[in-house]
Amino acid sequence: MRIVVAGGDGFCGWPTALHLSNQGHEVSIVDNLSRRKWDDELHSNSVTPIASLEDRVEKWKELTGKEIKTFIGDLNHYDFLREVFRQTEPEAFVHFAEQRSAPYSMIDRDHAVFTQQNNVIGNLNVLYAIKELAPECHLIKLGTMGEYGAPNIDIEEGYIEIEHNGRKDVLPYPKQPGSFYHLSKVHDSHNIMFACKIWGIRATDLNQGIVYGLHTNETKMDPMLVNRVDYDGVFGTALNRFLIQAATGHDLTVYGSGKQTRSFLNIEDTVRCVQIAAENPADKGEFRVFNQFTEYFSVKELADKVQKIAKEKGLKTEIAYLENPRIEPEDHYYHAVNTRLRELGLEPHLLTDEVLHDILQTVIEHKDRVIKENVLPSITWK
Ligand code: NAD
Ligand code: USQ
Repeated sequence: MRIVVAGGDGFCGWPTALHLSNQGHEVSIVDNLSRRKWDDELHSNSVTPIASLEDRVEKWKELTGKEIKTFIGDLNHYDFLREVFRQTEPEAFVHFAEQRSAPYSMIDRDHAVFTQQNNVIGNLNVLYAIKELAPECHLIKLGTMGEYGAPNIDIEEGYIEIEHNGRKDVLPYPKQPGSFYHLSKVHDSHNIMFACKIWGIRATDLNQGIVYGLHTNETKMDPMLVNRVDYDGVFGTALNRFLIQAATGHDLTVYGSGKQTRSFLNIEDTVRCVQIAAENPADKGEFRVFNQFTEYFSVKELADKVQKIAKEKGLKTEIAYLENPRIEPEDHYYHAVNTRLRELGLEPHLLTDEVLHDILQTVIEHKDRVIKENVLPSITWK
């Protein structure tokens, strides 16, 4: 299958591009390399040293004989995007290419506006390009579990049956996101749903939980293929951050009571979920929603797990309960459904002690790259 991976230089996109290529698909990457520029803006870096996109794909070709074409440019530039569609004639378009940090979107007005412009308009351009140039192409869009927020009822996969004044309907599940970034994903979902309805586009919204880990079978093949791992207070995410904090002797930064619960999955499952979605496309006009996670944990549970594993490695790790820089419910009900990807064959990699040991070992090897000043949270929601 001819597949474009937009955002293919990023944390989820790079291993996904390699995995799809390894499965025999004809993969092209689109990326404007903005994630590397945001590191410069924040004076931050990936814990692992990452090669340039050019060197990454060259090494992949050398190792496997498989070519991944690259297109460096912005989804917000429609002429560029049309040219990508003309040259690649995609059968599936995997869309990872957004600003994905909640704290970054909450820095100030400029960053909130940038996030929503970059994400919402980029996605709208993709919808128009599909309509105009590849109407059969399946859009596989990365959404987020955070679109739903933390309602006091079970979270369904995209839709819920509602009975009101004696009548029933199946309606989009209510959305109560917790940042301007998470809101951009909600706006994307609405735009995609509408485009499916009016133009008959086929789309899958993958409402993904927080991704942990870094290696996949493909990225492990050579140091030049290694994935990025974020740890700073802006782009770093809960579990990976705690492991890197343990490796560097930093206290684990639990925000508030740590009772807030989130969905998680291993990066090895991200790449497989996208493959499953691509190889089982949505019907024409269908707006399909899959909840893409394998387990959920409270933040405190994760910190406890990391503390235990770190101790086994001889590291002394304390848990610090910091004043929560975000405005979010901490003590809440959480139960979310995730059956659709499993029905299509996903076999989850669960969070075992062995998995935690492996990730910790990798980050220990690179711990000298951590810029200590970047670890504490610096952005508040107020
Ligand atoms: P990332 O920042 O590492 O990668 C995103 C990539 O997209 C970067 O390489 C960036 O340069 C590129 N990009 C951004 N805007 C672009 C634009 N306008 N045009 C072209 N390229 C652009 O992020 P990630 O962690 O790989 O996340 C990928 C996607 O998955 C995002 O949409 C994110 O919202 C979603 N997601 C991520 C997680 C997670 O835990 N990392 C969880 C749920 C959902
Ligand atoms: N948290 C801590 N300590 C930390 C970091 C985070 O307690 O050091 C808490 C936060 O307060 C929050 C939870 O952990 O309650 C998750 O925060 P996060 O930074 O790990 O994740 P989040 O901001 O939700 O965003 C990440 C990705 C985003 C993706 C989302 C999936 O950056 O792209 O959409 O996870 S989800 O959370 O399911 O919406």
